[in-house]
Amino acid sequence: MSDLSQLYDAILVGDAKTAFAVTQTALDEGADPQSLVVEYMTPAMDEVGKRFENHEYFVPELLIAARAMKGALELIRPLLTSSGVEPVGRVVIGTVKGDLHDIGKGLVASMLEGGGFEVVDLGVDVSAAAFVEKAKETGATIIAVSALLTTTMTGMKAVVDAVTEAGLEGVKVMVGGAPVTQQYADSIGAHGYSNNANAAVAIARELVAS
Ligand code: B12
Repeated sequence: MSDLSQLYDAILVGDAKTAFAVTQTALDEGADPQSLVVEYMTPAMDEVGKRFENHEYFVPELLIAARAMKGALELIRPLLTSSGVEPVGRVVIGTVKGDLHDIGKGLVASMLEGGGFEVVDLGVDVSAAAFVEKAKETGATIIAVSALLTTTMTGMKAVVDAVTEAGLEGVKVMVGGAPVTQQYADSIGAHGYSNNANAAVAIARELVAS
């Protein structure tokens, strides 16, 4: 069995080639794709964030670590998704306006797809109006919004307000991202919150059923 600490280390130092190779070998050996993400890849990104906070890492290091994580995720994403089944519901997802972080959002999107949802991913830096417009166009009943910055998470309230103003009563807004808490989600009137991609699927199911 591969030494999976190599995956953690490779992401931490931004070694995309090794991260990809170790992931491929681990998957070939039958490793569970979700545990690779939860036990090795996400903790490595958390450590990258801590080093950035402590001024040991700077933006270039964040970027190369993110590139290593995204490369390895390309191998994992197809394994998290299923196909050929009737969608449980339709979700429009994106990262809030002014925010360019997309790794967590991408994971949530993949997990939702794996959970049987049809997902329309609007990418990053998405305005409240664009979320609402896409939900109307696609008939989605959930809008999922991600934010990683304390300065941009306030944009989530704009999405909740835009949904109300558009009169989309059947559309529920689900929020998440590192700085977001249940308390914050409640304070802006969001209908759902989770601090991880796995629980996001259960929350989305509850929202569709409610
Ligand atoms: C990688 C990274 C970057 C990369 C992003 C690359 C990319 N393509 O995403 C780059 C280099 C671009 C970047 C830029 C910046 N970053 Co940055 N970045 C990070 C870092 C290290 C990791 C984020 C990450 O991918 N984590 C891994 C994923 C899997 O976790 P996640 O995003 O939290 O997602 C999980 C959950 O939160 C949840 N979730 C996420 N979204 C959603 C949505 C819904 C609906 C639900 C239900 C759940 C959910 O599920 C996910 C999976 O379990 C974090 C540190 C950290 N630990 O968060 C800093 C961090 C977020 N960045 C930070 C900063 C300051 C910046 C910059 C301002 C730096 C600068 N001076 O330029 C810029 C801002 C650019 C912008 N306008 O967005 C700060 C934010 C501080 C704050 N309080 O606001 C952090 C916390 C670093 C730090 N400790 O200081 N960054």
